[in-house]
Amino acid sequence: VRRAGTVTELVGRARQGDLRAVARLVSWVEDGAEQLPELMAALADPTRGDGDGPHIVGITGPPGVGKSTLTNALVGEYRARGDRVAVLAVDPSSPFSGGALLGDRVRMQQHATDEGVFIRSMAARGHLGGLAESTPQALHVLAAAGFAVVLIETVGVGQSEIEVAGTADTVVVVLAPGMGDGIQAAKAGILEIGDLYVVNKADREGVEVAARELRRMLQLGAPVPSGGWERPVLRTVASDRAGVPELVTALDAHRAWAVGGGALRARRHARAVDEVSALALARLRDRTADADRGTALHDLADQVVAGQLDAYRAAERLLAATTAGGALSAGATPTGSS
Ligand SMILES: Nc1nc2c(ncn2[C@@H]2O[C@H](COP(=O)(O)OP(=O)(O)OP(=O)(O)O)[C@@H](O)[C@H]2O)c(=O)[nH]1
Ligand SMILES: [Mg+2]
Repeated sequence: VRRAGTVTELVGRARQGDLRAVARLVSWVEDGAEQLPELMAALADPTRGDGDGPHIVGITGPPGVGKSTLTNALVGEYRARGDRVAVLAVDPSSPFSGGALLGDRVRMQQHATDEGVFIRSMAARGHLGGLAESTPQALHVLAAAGFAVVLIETVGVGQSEIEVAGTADTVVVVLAPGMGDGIQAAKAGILEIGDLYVVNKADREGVEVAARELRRMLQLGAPVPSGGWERPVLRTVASDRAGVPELVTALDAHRAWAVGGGALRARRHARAVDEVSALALARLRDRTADADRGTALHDLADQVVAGQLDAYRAAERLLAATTAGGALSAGATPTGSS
């Protein structure tokens, strides 16, 4: 067990904006470090009000549409007005082999020496079970570090990417001309999740058609889920930052709308519900695994095999014992320190 002072010290440094401390704490989150409960307690801020904390912007969309280029351009735009920015690049499928992420790192190098920019490719190595579980924890660290904006880029449009995007205050769906946008987007479910839509590569042919088709799909779709927010369709050429100032203006407008109308609070609530239940389930998994290492689960299994106990009642007993925090048997090792 590491010294308790380390958590306090690192959090103190992170609050001062020390990027090395921030990097270290995000690594703890990724690794599911044993200090996480203590860390999260140290990060909690009871004085926080609506609209406080970073503007968390999810950037999602099909592969190759220019999400990373756009993210990079957004960083430049926010930096130009003095905002400190964090970028989480999330690749749920392959954290280590992602050539795209490697490319991103190269592209982002222009910001690498900027103390106002934190960039991290998130991987899930810890016990939490997935990026959808660990991203909210990383966001707590970044909030404490005082970033004005956190950009979360997700690769691909699978369920987990959509979940990660769903942890954002504002979700930007990026598309590009000439990819049969309408049908593909509808299939991937991204017509439901966007607050803002961007047709990137507006220097390419077909941008008019793509934007029109997208507007049509958005109008045809189910009633606007985000209550009163008119979802804009913007155009950008991310590679030369054209349209990116307008995107920032639209992001600010969505943020202001969400703070004023209560949508931000609702999203944060939904996020906290997901986070708390994910943590509870992860704990339960850990404790069940501990029961597995001991003899208790095997005793229960023997009783089920022998017909002395049905599997449901065995499961209830296992749950009762694990959630009471007690060891199931002498051989079981309780986890957690609380
Ligand atoms: N013509 C043109 N090319 C662009 C634009 N934006 C990005 N690109 C190029 O499109 C390619 C893909 O860009 P990325 O930013 O890597 O796209 P991505 O969506 O992050 O890709 P994945 O992370 O692999 O899904 C690169 O070669 C970019 O240089 C643009 O506005 N116009
Ligand atoms: Mg990318």
